[in-house]
Amino acid sequence: KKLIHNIEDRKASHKKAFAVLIDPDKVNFDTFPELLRASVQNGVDFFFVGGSLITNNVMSEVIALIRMHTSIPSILFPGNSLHIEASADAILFLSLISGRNPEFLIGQHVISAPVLKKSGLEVLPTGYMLIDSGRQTTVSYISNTTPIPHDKPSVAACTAMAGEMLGLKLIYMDAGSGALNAVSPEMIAAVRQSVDVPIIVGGGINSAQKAKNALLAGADIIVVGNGIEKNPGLLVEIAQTVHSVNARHFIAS
Ligand code: 1GP
Repeated sequence: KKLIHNIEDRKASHKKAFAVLIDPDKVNFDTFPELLRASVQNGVDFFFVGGSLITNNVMSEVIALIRMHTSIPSILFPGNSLHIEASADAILFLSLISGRNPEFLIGQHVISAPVLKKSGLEVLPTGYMLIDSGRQTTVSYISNTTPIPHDKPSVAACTAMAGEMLGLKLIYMDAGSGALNAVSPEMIAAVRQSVDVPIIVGGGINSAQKAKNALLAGADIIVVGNGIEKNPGLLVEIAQTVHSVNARHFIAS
């Protein structure tokens, strides 16, 4: 079954998902198997694998370890057209719709299209929206784009609507890795009211409370990277939050 259908079905049944972001540059190979075991035990739904800058060459090794220890899907979260690894399950084909840099709206896509077509990866067309987080993030610097202001939910809502009308299947609102401020619940709610496609939210979610806020505001998938790198216990806390939000809906319905 295709991942996109899995994600759409979950949304239809109000089932939230938890994605752990694995930045190949930051993987500690001594503790990585333990992180993978904890992910299986706690019901992590997806691994997002990628980052803006990948300076080492361990992407395939990281994916091989994920496969060896888990059956959790690996979804590439590429920074550019070089970050394609055919051994993953799928790729977020990101169009940076919050920005006005044609290179990240369509340029990199043209370069990578023939390689992707041959790769067998499931392609997930995703409207990627960078949201200002209180300090300049790597993505904003590398992509040379201005993020959507933190306190402008209507700009985010209109951007997401346009992305959905263009046929994008997912909207990813990202405050950037290690963001000072996660995307606000007000902005998530505004986007939720404006589009039907599943919404992914990430960047600066470093507590169970922030995870809960994002989920209750309308996020379908939350992504956590930095917080878990700093405190592996956070994986358990956030997984429990996702499960309790899911259980709550189950009881309410
Ligand atoms: C960043 O959305 C991801 O692109 C996750 O961010 O590392 O801050 O959790 P964090």
